[in-house]
Amino acid sequence: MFEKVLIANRGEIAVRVMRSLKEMGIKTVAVYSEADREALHVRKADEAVCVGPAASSESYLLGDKILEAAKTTGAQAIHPGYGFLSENADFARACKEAGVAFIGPSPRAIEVMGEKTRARELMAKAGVPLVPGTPNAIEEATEALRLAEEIGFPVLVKAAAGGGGKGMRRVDSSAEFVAAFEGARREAISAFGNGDVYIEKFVLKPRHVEIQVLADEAGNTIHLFERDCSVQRRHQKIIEETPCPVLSDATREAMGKVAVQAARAVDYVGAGTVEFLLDAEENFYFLEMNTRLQVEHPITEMITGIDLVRWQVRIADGQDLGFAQEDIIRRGAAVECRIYAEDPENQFRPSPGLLTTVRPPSGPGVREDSGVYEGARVPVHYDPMISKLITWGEDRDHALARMRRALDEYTITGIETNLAFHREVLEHPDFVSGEYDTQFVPQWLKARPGREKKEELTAELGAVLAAHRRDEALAHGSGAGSNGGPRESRGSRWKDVGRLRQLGRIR
Ligand code: MV4
Repeated sequence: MFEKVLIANRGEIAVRVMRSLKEMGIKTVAVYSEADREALHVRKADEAVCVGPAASSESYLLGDKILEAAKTTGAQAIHPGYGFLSENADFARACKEAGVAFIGPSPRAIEVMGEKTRARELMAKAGVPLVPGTPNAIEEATEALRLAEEIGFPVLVKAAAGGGGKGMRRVDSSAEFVAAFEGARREAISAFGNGDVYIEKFVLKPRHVEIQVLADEAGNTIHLFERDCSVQRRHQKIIEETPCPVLSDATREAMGKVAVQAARAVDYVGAGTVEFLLDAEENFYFLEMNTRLQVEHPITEMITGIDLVRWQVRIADGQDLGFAQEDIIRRGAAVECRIYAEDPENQFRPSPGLLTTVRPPSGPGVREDSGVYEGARVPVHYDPMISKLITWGEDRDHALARMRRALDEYTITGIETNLAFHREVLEHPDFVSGEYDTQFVPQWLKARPGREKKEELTAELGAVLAAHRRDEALAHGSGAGSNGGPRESRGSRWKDVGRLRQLGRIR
């Protein structure tokens, strides 16, 4: 087994990975940028190497520099976390060539899955259901229009090199098609340096449901059930849960089998995720495969009891899974809220700065994976996600009740966060019912009053309450006004606050 592993990442995931390594008796090496000198992941590591200035492109994305750090510290393996170099086939290959294990799949699997049309082609061959569409990239606009008409509108023009929603265009009619097609091609060229686009039937109001898979070098491939990630905004996930609240056991089993087929088709080794769109009739279609550990992996760990990082490390060390699909037992439900340093009341603008208070929740069924501490600074240079709050319960209601309780316990001051936003979602009837799809957050945000509107409502309510008190006081014959009267007739301001709170106007 490895004696020392370098973590090529920062924030909560670097800390998360180190925790499992420590449990396995493995020494840890952190890398950090100049902006992260004081970061939690640096403090938690046995050793740390500065790899460059704040900008990711000059630090966390420098494969050569990071590989060099592994060699000078004597780390035998590199865990890439998510983002940064985690799905960079060239980096995975460079590690291999340098005699350092890359804790992830083969460079080939990363490459194949990174190219959407290649992935689609391979998945079709493996019998994985795809959204009806063109198997390959289309060059010619008139040919593309003919195919779009054959598929039937609405269609989605997607970039072959894209993913995560980048370079996608919805087209509703033949009249709009050619302009949208050419636009998508230009966008793809400027975003990915590759103008290849293909066409899919547009699936209306889909849910995003993904399956966790795990495979060893010996060819044992299993799945660890699903995660529903439909609570998103601009392709940024906000809340994930498992099990998917609307999935039948039959569909769950079918999706799991298909995900294993998909992984086998690329000789996948390690932890991976197969993403699907799920429509209202429980049809599911392959979207893409993520060849990394995902942000939301803890909810799967909570319901299966399996430490995914521990298994990633063992698999990279050449060990066999040692258990079969039948050995995986699903228990209860889990939900994750991503805590962002951002201001939901101001277009979700990032809110970096000094964390003057950080009081995380704890107690039964609560897990907090954090990358920060009280007194730390959230730098401007990176993703604003500062921690993840995960709860487990015997069933969905229990997990959600614990999440509401944990969110109420959680205090962060000094910067803006989306904690209050999470509290609102956890009380939204559509979320509570489980009957939501990927349009839930964007649709709700359109209808939801902004902060100014809310303050106006609070003021109005306060005025109504004051008038009511005045009327009550007059009716009781004291004759005193609401302001400046004797304490008893004025009533308790703390109770007023409590009443307003109950009316949901303030927090
Ligand atoms: C789609 C779709 C509807 N129909 N494909 C967005 C991210 C990218 N990985 C795929 N995406 C979508 N592909 C077809 N044929 C709708 C989306 C989509 C979406 C998917 C998952 C989660 C959130 C989403 C939000 C908007 C659109």
